[in-house]
Amino acid sequence: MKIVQTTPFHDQRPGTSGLRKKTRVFMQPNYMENFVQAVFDTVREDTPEGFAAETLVVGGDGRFYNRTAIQTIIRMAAANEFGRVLVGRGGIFSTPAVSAVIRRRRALGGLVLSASHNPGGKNADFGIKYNVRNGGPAPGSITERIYQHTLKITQYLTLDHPDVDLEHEGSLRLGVTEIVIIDPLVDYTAVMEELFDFEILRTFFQDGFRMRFDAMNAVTGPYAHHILEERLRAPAGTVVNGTPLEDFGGLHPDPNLVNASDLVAHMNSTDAPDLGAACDGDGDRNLILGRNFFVTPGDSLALIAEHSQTCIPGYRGGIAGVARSMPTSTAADRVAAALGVPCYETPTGWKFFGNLMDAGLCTICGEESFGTGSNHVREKDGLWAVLCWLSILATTRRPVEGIVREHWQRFGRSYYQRHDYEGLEVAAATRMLDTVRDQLAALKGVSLAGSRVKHADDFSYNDPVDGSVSARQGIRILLEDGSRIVCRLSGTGTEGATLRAYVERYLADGGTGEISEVLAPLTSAARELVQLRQRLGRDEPTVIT
Ligand code: VG1
Ligand code: CO
Repeated sequence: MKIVQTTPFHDQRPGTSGLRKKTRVFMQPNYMENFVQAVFDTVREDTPEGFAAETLVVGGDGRFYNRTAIQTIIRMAAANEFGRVLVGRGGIFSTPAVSAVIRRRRALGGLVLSASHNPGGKNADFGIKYNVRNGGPAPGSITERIYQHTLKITQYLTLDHPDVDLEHEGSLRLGVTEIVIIDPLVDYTAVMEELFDFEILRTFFQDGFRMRFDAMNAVTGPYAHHILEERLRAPAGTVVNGTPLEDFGGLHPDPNLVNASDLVAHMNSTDAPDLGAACDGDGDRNLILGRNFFVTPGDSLALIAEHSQTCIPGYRGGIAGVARSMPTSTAADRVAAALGVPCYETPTGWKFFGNLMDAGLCTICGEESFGTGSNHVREKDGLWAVLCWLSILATTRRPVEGIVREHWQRFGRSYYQRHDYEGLEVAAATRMLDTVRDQLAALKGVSLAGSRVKHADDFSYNDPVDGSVSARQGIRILLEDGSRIVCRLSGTGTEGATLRAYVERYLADGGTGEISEVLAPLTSAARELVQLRQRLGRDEPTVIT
């Protein structure tokens, strides 16, 4: 064992989902090591018996620096005397697969190496996230303690050992620690088999159902090949961009209408298959498309909840509740009400769903940012959402568009968009929202976007399970007609600030309206409210999702 002296970096506070920085920041000597040691030091405080009987899971989305980081972590975990370290073969684990492995193998926790949907490469982004024993992201109380450790760190533990062979399954002893290289597909596939009826889905493909799954050169490639093509016998070629590449082949692995443009074009072509789907860099987000038809994440969440009991064996017994992040559309609320189960509203970020699921309060949850999941793991899960849709389509034998339109007929439609204004100057963007925050009290009753402000606040969440309070989670303005405007700054970016403005308008019109028309008054009201042009010289969003 080797003790290495180090000095703190002052920028290691985890954001919405772990620590994300430019790859070159992570490549600085001791940067990665400091953070990992801070995680171990924090977790050790809660593990009085030490790590000797504990397992740590390690893997990432295959982006540039993944392997180097994993070798560093393996040496450090051994020096910190973990009993076992489980590493995905090739250094690969999708985020939901890490969650599945932690839970199934009763691990203490896991380190996920990914900057998710952010581009990868030496000049792009890298990230690391710690997941706890329930398989979910560490809650804010723990990430804050990790950050405090990074500020006072003086040394880390490692040992001298050549790189471990990550390419083959097997095990070796490193100091007191057993390092085991495992097949990254096994645990995840087993969880999917428990939830879904693979036989019915196989028959569906045999009957001629066609889909295209775009893995965006990221981590879901191997999972999708195995589950869709090998296990469900979808025709070869169903999965495209299916090999994880260090730079994602130059793609921005963020599955939305802008970044998954090839898939969108294919789904809009005359030869479009029945279903189009894509996942992000680390496999926790999903995009669902029908022929010439986009399913918004808010609708997708609502529809999965609506059809779960009748179409998906894993939920045959019904669901305990639904949860969505505050900015996510209220479509899920209406389904929950119809099902007679509660709907919880949490701040942005998956870590808030963990407590609800552990306490048995919610089964299905999601976010507007293309994330959907359930209590089968404690992360959002891209391929799971795809299998949910496959199950709904296989059971109802209806097209994607038909299913969504029927939902709008029954429940009405949440017209919804998120507008991202990227690359803003951090101080100016912060001041901009501070100013709005100061005006919130005075907004009540004011006319806005053809209605009147019913309530305006900065969202504060009281966790019903552990009583913790998370304040300042986003400005929300609720109008009397049920419309909403929500504004917050992103907590996952690595450059400048990103303003996210979310607009929603609910209409019981069968869903026939034109979305940008319906939302136009809210969109301009949001811009005026934050004074985007006056303060930052911007009018048009960088991305609309
Ligand atoms: C974004 C999304 C949020 C999501 C988070 C992590 O956070 O808005 O809903 O949970 O990314 O997703 P922010 O703070 O930038 O708005 V992932 O797939 O990047 O792990
Ligand atoms: Co992700």
